[in-house]
Amino acid sequence: MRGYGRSNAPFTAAARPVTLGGTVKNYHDGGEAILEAFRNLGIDYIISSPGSEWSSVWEALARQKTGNHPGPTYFDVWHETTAVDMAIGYTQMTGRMQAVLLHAGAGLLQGAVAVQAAQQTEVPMLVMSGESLSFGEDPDFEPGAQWYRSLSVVGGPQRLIEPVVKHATMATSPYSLYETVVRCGELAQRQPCGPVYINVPVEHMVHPWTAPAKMRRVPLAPKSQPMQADIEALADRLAKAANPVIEAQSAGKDPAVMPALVALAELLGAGVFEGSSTTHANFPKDHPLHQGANFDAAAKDADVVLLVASRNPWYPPRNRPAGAFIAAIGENPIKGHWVYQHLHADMYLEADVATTLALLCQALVARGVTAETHKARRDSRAKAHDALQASLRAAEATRAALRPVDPLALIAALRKTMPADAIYVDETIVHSPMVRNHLGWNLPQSYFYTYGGLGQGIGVALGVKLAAPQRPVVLLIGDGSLLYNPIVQGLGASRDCNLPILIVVFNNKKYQAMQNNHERYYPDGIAVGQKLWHGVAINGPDYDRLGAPFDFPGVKVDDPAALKPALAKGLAEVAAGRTAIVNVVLNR
Ligand SMILES: Cc1ncc(C[n+]2csc(CCOP(=O)(O)OP(=O)(O)O)c2C)c(N)n1
Ligand SMILES: [Mg+2]
Repeated sequence: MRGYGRSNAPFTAAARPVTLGGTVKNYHDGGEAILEAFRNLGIDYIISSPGSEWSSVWEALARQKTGNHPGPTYFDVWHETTAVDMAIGYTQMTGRMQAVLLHAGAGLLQGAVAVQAAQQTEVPMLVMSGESLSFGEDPDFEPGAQWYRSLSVVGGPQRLIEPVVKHATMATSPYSLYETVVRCGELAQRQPCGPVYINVPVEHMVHPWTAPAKMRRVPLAPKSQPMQADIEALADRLAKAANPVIEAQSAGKDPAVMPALVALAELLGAGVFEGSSTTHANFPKDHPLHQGANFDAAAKDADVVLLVASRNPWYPPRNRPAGAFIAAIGENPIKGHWVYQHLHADMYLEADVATTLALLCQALVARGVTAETHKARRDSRAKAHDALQASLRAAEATRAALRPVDPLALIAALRKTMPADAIYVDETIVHSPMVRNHLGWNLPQSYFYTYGGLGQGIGVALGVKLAAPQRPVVLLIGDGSLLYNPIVQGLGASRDCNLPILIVVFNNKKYQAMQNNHERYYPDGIAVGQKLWHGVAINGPDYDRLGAPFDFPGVKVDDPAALKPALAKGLAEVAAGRTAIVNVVLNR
């Protein structure tokens, strides 16, 4: 077999097909270039929902295995959403970029919702698929008739994905393939991080490849540091502030941020709020300075507001705290991938968040601020923290015995049953504010809200589990949201990749969010008056039985008394290696 344009190839000794043991050929081609680039980028996993363009990478993986070479582990999964979301979950947990191999234009489109989620959450990723350039017209290379018959995309598959990635390109030749993959990997990890797509024509992949004379281990993106003058200016304000308030939304993306934020908040005696759009575990929820979600109210009286990795701290966007000086800290506070956003910041510190917070602490200490300086403020925040927790517990108590189960009873049972190192992946909708308020987590990397269209939760949870096999991973998911997921494919990946998770279904038998919205738009309308809803009811299956084909256990709970035993049993199943589904029938 000769590849497209092969006749001009520098057929070096390294690139020449080698006969091993008289029968097996050892092709050193574009597939090897891609795998070598992945190795040098430090990619741990190649997650694929396969297509016929990937033979050369599979050949290179077979060579990696038979040669006992170190390199990425490969997973096939049954759906593109699952593949992309597993990469998202793994990267969210580790910060390490992964590679996803999809198929032509079709697989790419199928994965596009999840790819967009990676863009929206600024998760670096390499996404690749292929096409054919020769369509069978090259007498020396047979790419497969499918490329001529049904797979071509006018303008290349990159056109299909371009709006939802950071950069979409085509590998222009077999000679530039290796460096294109490396460059795109580097690009994906630069601020703002995001998915980068490469269309790799199959002809380039089967073409001989000569490795560069010297290959390098590709360095990670360097961390950035704010100008010292900006740190000093903000420290001056903070040192003098009468009522500084902190809001953190996605700060916990980097696990180094939580301890740095604790140190700064303690020095300042400042309350830390996590708004209604919190995506990560930013601050220990049992810390006396943790003040819950009601940031808008607190910000009104603030004189300095610190926004830490926040995208939309208040709503409506014009609702800025009028009297406060607003400083936004984040690597990429102004986000070009959203249509409208306004932080109303008076100052930006655009740099690595943990570094910035540590520098602010140093500058405050240099100004004589100690743990004692703001003790009174800290004590009053601690009182507010205790009062808030007491009110949350009281709300839970009033609903503890309702039947079917009240969501607050479910969340309280989770809080009491799950271990301290549990990681929650949240794809609930109307229940997510309750989850954020009532559930507890105190360790970094304990909470991930899934962004983008519905259907991401299972894949993200599996990716998180892949990165943190020792920690229990709990997917909290609405009944409607669950049904947007590739469920069979996700459960298959759970079994085949040995990634057991606990799935807790918040089953209110409807798209409550749709009903809420209708009520908001037409409070006096016919639908409200007659309870005549469209777009609301879900006649779903028995979610607890969905794991049966995989021998995964499930249980339906509609009695609050059965909640804790069911959750504990589910946890035990997960510890024993089996995904478990707890389907909780809710009253709202
Ligand atoms: C892919 C996709 N399709 C449709 C929607 C619109 N949508 C947003 S919330 C929601 C309801 C989800 O139902 P469920 O998970 O049961 O949550 P509940 O509304 O009951 O809280 C829907 C359909 C969406 N966000 N993404
Ligand atoms: Mg629902």
